[in-house]
Amino acid sequence: MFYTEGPLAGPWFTVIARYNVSSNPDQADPLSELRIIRFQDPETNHKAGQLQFGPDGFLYINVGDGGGGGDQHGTCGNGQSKNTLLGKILRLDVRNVDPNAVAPDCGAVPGNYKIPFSNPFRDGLGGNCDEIWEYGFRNPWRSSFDPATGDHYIGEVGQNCWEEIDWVAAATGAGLNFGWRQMEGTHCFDTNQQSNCNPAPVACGTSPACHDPSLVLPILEYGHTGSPAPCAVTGGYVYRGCRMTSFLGTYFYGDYCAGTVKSFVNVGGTPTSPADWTSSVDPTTTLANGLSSFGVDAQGEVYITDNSGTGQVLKLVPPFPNLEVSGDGAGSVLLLDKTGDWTWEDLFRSTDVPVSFYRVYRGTPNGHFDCVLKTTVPKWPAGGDPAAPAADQLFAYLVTAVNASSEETATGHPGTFNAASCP
Ligand SMILES: [Ca+2]
Ligand SMILES: [Ca+2]
Repeated sequence: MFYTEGPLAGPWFTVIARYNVSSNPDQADPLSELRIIRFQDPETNHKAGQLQFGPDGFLYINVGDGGGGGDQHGTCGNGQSKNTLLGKILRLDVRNVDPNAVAPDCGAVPGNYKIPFSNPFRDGLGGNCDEIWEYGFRNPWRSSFDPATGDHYIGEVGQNCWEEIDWVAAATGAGLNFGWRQMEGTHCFDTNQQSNCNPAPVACGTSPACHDPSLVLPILEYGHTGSPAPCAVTGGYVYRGCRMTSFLGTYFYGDYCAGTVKSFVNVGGTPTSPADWTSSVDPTTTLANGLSSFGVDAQGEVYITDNSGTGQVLKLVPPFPNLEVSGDGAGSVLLLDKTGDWTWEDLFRSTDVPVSFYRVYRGTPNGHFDCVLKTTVPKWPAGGDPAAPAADQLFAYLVTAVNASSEETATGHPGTFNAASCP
């Protein structure tokens, strides 16, 4: 768990702690807290807060820049300073299985972790904070690893102008500098004119200059124009679930203020196939000022949390027209067997997309099909179809799902279909 503690007026501390599972496997035991790391954070905002284990088994901790706006703490801000944990993604060994791991450095109290030997700025006590994995962040609120590739996607919240999504190919993140506060997105940043969305470069100390080639640029950025106006990116996940096979490899993300749900497919650092799903995921725009996070379940299905007041958790499900009625289980073809009950896949169970009812059409291939059954359960009444084809003729059947908005309409079905003939 990642949380903030301290009196209301401060000082505030960020705490990362571990808990044991209670007798209820869905609940932690609150009395079992073991604090991993604790450090001071000067403001009430910009905590970031994502915790995740990487493909290497180490714990990655996203930490904001200390807050207050414009990375105002420290001589040149915290993001570019390697002497603070603020404005970083940290990488810790909390399992103590790396035999070469070294002692805690900047977060020494209580220090229930070790520094992986391969951390890029490891120099022992003092100097650089050995906990740092990547730096130059403002508020990397949500991030995720693609379980199929190990690539890391980081939603980095901007100041007043630019939101960004950063991408790190698997196992290439050590020591990368993501630019803040020298840059906001792909633009220079001036802490003295924070609403200038494209200011002149500002030099500061030993920080790399704006547009220095050592700074890692986002693969996607967007501004704060629109209605409702975007203001803070909410990083999401690369889809690797089962129910939306046409979306495998698609990265979903959103914006907290605008409530938008968008996607792209990353091809080697270039976003392709951009799409906006907001109107179908959230037709009543309840997510505006509330799209706080994405999540995934054990099957890789993607969820969205809404803290705008509804308290809703939404789940991404396939677009209804993309559904295909098939047999009643994996590897099973659609079964229309006159000797038993005809059955087919329960599309609601397998997709979570609401199905109002099914239509069964009967006709001849490439000819005319009439609806001969309308049913809410995925089976024909006992006994099968009482009709029979004429000698040397055959019937073909086709089942479609229907809901409030449309009828499942897979392309390529031969013939013409008369839905009005349903009994
Ligand atoms: Ca050090
Ligand atoms: Ca950046």
